[in-house]
Amino acid sequence: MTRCFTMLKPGVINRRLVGEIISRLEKKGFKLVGLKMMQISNELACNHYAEHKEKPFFGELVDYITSAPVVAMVWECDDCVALIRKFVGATKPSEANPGTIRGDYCTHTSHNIIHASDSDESAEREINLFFKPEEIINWDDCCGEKWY
Ligand code: 3AN
Repeated sequence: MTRCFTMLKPGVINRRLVGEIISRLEKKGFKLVGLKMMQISNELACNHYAEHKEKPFFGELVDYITSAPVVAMVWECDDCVALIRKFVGATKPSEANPGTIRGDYCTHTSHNIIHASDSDESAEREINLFFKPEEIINWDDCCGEKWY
């Protein structure tokens, strides 16, 4: 079992799409082990996107991600990062296949609706940034992953 951090970006709550997107992830079979709605501080945004500090879009990215509430989540399954990234789709909506979350719900790269960790190392770093250890719930899955 591995974990992936995901975040529904600002605007998803306004568009009343939170339930729909979480539902898609649940139906796929990912196991939800952390979930919270939050308003990101400038400090957390800069930390989270530190690798993009030198990029021309960094300022816009931080302004956007702090502009309204987000929904932060931690999902679990085998090969979680690779599976969720496939489900989320390409960074540019014009390159994201229909059927992926970005392919179905957004048109602008800067507002591409959802964040997902891009490696196990990033997932661990991001989960630790956004969640306290006690906010991750290791619940017993009576269905078991064999069903998915
Ligand atoms: P991903 O989110 O697919 O891992 P990254 O890590 O390259 O992609 O980019 C992080 C975020 O920065 C993207 N989700 C997107 O919101 C924003 N971004 C990336 N490239 C651009 C760009 N060329 N113009 C504006 N925003 C961008």
